[in-house]
Amino acid sequence: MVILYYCVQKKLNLYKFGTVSIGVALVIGLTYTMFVLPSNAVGQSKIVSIVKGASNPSSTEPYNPSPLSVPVGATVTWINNDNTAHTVTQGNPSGNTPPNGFDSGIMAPGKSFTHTFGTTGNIQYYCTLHPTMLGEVIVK
Ligand SMILES: [Cu+2]
Repeated sequence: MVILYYCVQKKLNLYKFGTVSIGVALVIGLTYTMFVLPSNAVGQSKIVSIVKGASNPSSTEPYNPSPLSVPVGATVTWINNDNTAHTVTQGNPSGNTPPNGFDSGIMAPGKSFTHTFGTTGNIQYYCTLHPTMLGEVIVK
């Protein structure tokens, strides 16, 4: 009888322990999702403006801001605020363009293009229509 009681008691304790553990794990998980993840890269987004007169060779920052530093996983959206078409194309005009790099294609005025950066590196990009337009995203 005593042994049986002991067994039932132990099972109840185990059950209780399990419930508490799951509860604690849920709270930790939720806290992590709500506060830690957003403060890191996930969901972080930045905007780069293609400025007015960006194709003018004297334009010092046709893509603004550039260079732009972001954490891995961040999303960058380029908006064409100029009154002429441009592209956002990974690589540089010297032909150093990766085969699977991002490319907005022709962006008419007012159009935007978004890319998410999954790995670290200094990522160069340019405008295929105006090779003086250079930009860089530094992914840390
Ligand atoms: Cu351009």
